[in-house]
Amino acid sequence: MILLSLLLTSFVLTCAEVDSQDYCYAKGQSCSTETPRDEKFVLYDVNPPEGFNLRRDVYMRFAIMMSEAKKHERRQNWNLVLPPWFNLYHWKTADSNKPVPWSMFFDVESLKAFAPVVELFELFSKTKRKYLEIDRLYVLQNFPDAFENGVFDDKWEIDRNCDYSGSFWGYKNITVKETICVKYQGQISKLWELISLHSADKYVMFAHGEIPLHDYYGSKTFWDCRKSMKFNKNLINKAKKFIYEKLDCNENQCNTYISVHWRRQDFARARISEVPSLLGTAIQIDKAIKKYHSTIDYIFIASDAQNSELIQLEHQLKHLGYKVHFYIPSKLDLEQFSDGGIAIIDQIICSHAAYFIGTHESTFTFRIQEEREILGFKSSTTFNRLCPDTGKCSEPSKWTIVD
Ligand SMILES: Nc1nc2c(ncn2[C@@H]2O[C@H](COP(=O)(O)OP(=O)(O)O)[C@@H](O)[C@H]2O)c(=O)[nH]1
Ligand SMILES: [Mg+2]
Repeated sequence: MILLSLLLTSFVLTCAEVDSQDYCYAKGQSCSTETPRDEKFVLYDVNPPEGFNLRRDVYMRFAIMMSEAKKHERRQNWNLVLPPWFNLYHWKTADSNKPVPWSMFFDVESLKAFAPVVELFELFSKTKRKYLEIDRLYVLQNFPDAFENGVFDDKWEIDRNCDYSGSFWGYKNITVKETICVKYQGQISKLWELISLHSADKYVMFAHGEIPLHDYYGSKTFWDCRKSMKFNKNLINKAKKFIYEKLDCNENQCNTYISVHWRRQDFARARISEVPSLLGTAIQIDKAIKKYHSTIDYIFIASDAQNSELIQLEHQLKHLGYKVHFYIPSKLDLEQFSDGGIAIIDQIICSHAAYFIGTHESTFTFRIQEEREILGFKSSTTFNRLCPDTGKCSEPSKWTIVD
């Protein structure tokens, strides 16, 4: 237990009150190396209420921008700082209010092979100072009318008033020299125009990093970046063990179970016209299995639903003759992986199923669909959605892989 908590603390970044020197001391690292003079860093933050899976897409926009920068002689020394995972709205268990590094969830070496990224704590360990002073913080905001004169133009405009609604991931030793408010819309590569306003800046940060859009969504580069977002090995191993032990499969493409991402909570409250009732969910799963995989009787359900709802859905499906599985973390799993890791384990298990049914317009579902494209599943087994009990049910958009 003591060993486990030691391991855990080495995963979780120093909390806000601890400065970078203490952090380096705690890690047994030397903080004496000054950042090479010509290295520059882009930091970004995302609108606080946004969830983990939209944030993964925002990362891709920045990572692609930074990877493309390597092709320009004058932008080669720019690096991207990975914003710690901090205080996410959906994470309810303890410790979610401490900044968590990306290595907890992802294979950072793999990210680095695609784009020049550094964890925030690596940045601290590159500087002698006890604090990080950001030269310029650009607080991005939407234009009030995205389609002015009927067209969506890529544009930006310095604005007067704005607030930074974040908290530098809880770090009190991060400060800013100047904050600039900018109305912004369009491709992310236009951010270079802002950066070049102050060409001597070394640390530049963008708040509301979700506002700039991909330059080319779904391109080969998009998929190269997506492929580099491999999960942390411990999470993969945990998910694979579950698939092997409970769902009887030892392959990448399993033919022993189907998976469902059943998004509830805010979706069940605010998107009633897009999601089914509990009974409707059971009926649709049954119909899909009978139509496409009538020999399969294992169903894996990933969900953010309340326990009481899960028990009812399980009851309905068992009544129809299926064997229903959920990944229920032990207390130890939860301590080791946290809410974020548990959600990733759910996603990995969904990704390997013979057939997947997702929730309309959930980014949690989108990331599973991308993973399945990377694993080489036929798209017809992936782009399926739960429909509302009545009314229209539009086809899910199909973003297929480009190799
Ligand atoms: N463990 C687990 N968590 C989920 C599941 N669905 C949603 N969540 C949690 O709820 C959050 C939903 O937010 P987000 O990632 O933004 O996806 P979206 O809101 O569905 O587009 C996730 O990040 C998870 O923390 C699920 O199937 N399993
Ligand atoms: Mg969300």
